[in-house]
Amino acid sequence: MSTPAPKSPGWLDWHPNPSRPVFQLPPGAVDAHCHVFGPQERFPFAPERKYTPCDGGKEQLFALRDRLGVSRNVIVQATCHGVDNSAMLDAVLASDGRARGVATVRPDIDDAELRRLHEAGVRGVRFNFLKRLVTAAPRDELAAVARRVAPLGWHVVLYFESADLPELEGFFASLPTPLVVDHLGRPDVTAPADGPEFSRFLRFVEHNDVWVKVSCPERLSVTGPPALDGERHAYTDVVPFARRVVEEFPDDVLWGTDWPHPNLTGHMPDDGLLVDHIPRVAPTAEHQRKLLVDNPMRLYWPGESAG
Ligand code: 0GY
Repeated sequence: MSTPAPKSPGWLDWHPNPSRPVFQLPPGAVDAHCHVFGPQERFPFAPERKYTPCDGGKEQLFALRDRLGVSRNVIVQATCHGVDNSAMLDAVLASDGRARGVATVRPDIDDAELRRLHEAGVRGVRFNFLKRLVTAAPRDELAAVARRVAPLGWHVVLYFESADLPELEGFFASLPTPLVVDHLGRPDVTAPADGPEFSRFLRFVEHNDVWVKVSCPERLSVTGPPALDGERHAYTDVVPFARRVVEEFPDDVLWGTDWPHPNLTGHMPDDGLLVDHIPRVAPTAEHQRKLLVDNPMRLYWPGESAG
């Protein structure tokens, strides 16, 4: 057995004891953005990774799911595992049908492997444009991947910085699948939510087949976590951005925890607080049901009842 690689300097482990949320999730709620890391003794991290995380395996993910009152998960391949989808697949297969996966694949993946991923529960591929996370694949390779997965009914998950959208949106619009944008398109939350940058993002959502993850307030926020112990309002500066997306596109939004929260500096969120953030951005029971249940069920478990 190889010696586990040491965590990246300053790496923050996931919250060991998240609080119980005050907000009760509706029955059938889906955490549509989370990851598994390793455990690296069983699922070694990719040699080309740009960070080495702590372990955060399926048992811990499923324990968090149950503690928060979530019913299902969408497990997104994390960059630290490169194109080796084994840890993600192992978790999806162990979930009794309560998880779907989003993979990272190369364009030369063969049909049998794609079919195997589909049968295991994969429904999308992720394209990542953050330089601190990956050396982005050439666009012709990404377009080839999208063409390979489109016939399976999969979508492409996009992770990019808002400042890069003007340069990327033509490419995104050319892809033949639905698109799912991570973390509100990473807006600069010090700019106004009705300002030109975020408005441009919303027009991109409006004019294309785009879903938006209303996720990661802890990653986007500048004002940060609650100032006082026990206070349950946090990440206030992100609220107008998230709320605008939920109100303008109530049928195209998804929510997720982003557990185990890679690459955070400063603080590790209490996942219970992330659940309590939801009613601030999705104010009505109808908005909440769409965000948490109806929309992710339609995208990841079409035809199944949330039950
Ligand atoms: C996220 C965000 C990040 C990392 C990854 O796959 C990843 O490594 O997605 C990040 O560092 O912003 O969605 O988990």
